[in-house]
Amino acid sequence: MAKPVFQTAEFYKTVVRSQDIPKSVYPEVAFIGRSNIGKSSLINAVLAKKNLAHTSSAPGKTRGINYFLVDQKYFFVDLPGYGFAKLPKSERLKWQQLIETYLTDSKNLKLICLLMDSRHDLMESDLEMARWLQYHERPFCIILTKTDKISGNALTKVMAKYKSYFPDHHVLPFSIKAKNLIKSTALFIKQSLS
Ligand SMILES: Nc1nc2c(ncn2[C@@H]2O[C@H](COP(=O)(O)OP(=O)(O)OP(=O)(O)O)[C@@H](O)[C@H]2O)c(=O)[nH]1
Ligand SMILES: [Mg+2]
Repeated sequence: MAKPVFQTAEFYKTVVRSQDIPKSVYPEVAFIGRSNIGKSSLINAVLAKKNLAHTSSAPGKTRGINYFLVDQKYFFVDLPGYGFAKLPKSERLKWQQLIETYLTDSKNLKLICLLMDSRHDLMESDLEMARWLQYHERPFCIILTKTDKISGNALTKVMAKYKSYFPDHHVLPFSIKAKNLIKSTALFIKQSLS
């Protein structure tokens, strides 16, 4: 069997207050996107660990910033989803501030994977996040999730569309059901971390 891209992965810690964000010595990759877009599922797929990050069909599963230590030398960081309307406004604001502090202050953040739904055109909240990352000059790529739910033809079109929206950023297709896409995403992330 081919060697997996990442060998070991373990839960490291959950952070709910900005003062607890670790002063990381490890290169980090973070995953961000609307609630239910598939951030935690992607982390599990890329790390080949079924239940490492908690997933759910109900949005708003991931609370706080979850750190996973990978190969004893990288951090994978699972962020709470944005746009979860059911949360009270005060709570949404709290997560938003925590996420913004994390994204601006993390010195070893090598790559932010901004996940979007391959079935839809760019949404207002996603555009806002992308513009925010651009304004703060943070390194990010776009990952189009759940591509198993669309045809190959539709995928070609949506890839071209997103590339035209974000000509200066990598746009990657992804599905937890496609081994080749899991592998290419894992390799892309590894390359960005080293
Ligand atoms: N068909 C399909 N379903 C997926 C894929 N990725 C995730 N899902 C499903 O989408 C739902 C949400 O996945 P999560 O990984 O929990 O999403 P999340 O972005 O971490 O959500 P929050 O933690 O709430 O922000 C789950 O039911 C997953 O099984 C995919 O590539 N294909
Ligand atoms: Mg999650």
